[in-house]
Amino acid sequence: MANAQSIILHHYPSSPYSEKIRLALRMKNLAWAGVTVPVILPKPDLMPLTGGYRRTPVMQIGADIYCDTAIMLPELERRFTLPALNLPGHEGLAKMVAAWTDGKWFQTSVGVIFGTNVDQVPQAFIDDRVKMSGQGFDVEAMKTAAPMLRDQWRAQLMWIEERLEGGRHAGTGDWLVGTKPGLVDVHAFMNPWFVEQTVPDFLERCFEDAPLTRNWFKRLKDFKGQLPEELTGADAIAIAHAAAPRLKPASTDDDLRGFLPGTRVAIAPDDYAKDWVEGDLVVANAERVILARQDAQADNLHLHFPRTGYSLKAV
Ligand SMILES: N[C@@H](CCC(=O)N[C@@H](CS)C(=O)NCC(=O)O)C(=O)O
Repeated sequence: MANAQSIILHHYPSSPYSEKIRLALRMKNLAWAGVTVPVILPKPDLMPLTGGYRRTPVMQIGADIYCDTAIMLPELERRFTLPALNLPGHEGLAKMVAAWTDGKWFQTSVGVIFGTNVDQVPQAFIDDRVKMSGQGFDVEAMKTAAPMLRDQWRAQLMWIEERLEGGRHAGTGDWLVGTKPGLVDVHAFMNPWFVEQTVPDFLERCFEDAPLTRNWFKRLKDFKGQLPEELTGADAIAIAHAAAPRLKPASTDDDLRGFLPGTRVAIAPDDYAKDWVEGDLVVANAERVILARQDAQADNLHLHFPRTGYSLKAV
């Protein structure tokens, strides 16, 4: 039965960012529990935990809530050290790779997927994402752009093929950086996985030019891991309520703007879904921000956000 030490992932099956975390959990063979969250708002059982952050996934361990995969992966590495996915000798590289997989490549994937399947997308989903992003959803423009984006998508897949080819010549193995699978592989896996969910024929066509990548993708899919224990949102809130945030000495020594512990602040993603989450500052350093929040249902929480991709302000 899940408890205050359990890894709880708030996710939904088709979420590509969630798949990064699920893959890392499989590669580390960790036990975990899952709460299936709605694909669109409202998310009434998530908001008490996140204070308004609506994106997917969210990771919870007791009363510590991790918003954004960029902070979940380092946390999993720190708490569950073996097998290491932040490979010795390649530290830092995975985050740089993620800037590409989550940025340019992800945008290309979204264009390929919606440009191909736009007629099947439910109106409620379109309305939700238009509201979230503050941008329009031009069906005809998406269809027109799709062929060009498919070219761009394959070009980026070929970067992986080139890397694997290079590694093969150097005799360093089957993975993107060296002889073991790690976080670079996890990040690079997301876009092919996302595309495979909805346009598998297109992925297969790209793999014809990228046979090493096809095998690499299959090797990553072969990680079995453990099946999650299924929890409800109410179970997860009860676990948070019964737990206390992991003790962290309040420290903002490393903050560039001189915020002090206890300062009332708000934080939001800087790209889209800019929902500000308010709390009292506990930790601010180069890597992360931790806010303390009190919630009527979940009680005392610590919310963890990465620094990159987020704006922090005093309120
Ligand atoms: N930078 C975030 C991105 C997460 C993200 O954009 N997730 C998508 C779904 S995979 C999302 O939140 N969509 C809106 C929603 O699920 O409500 C992360 O790495 O966790």
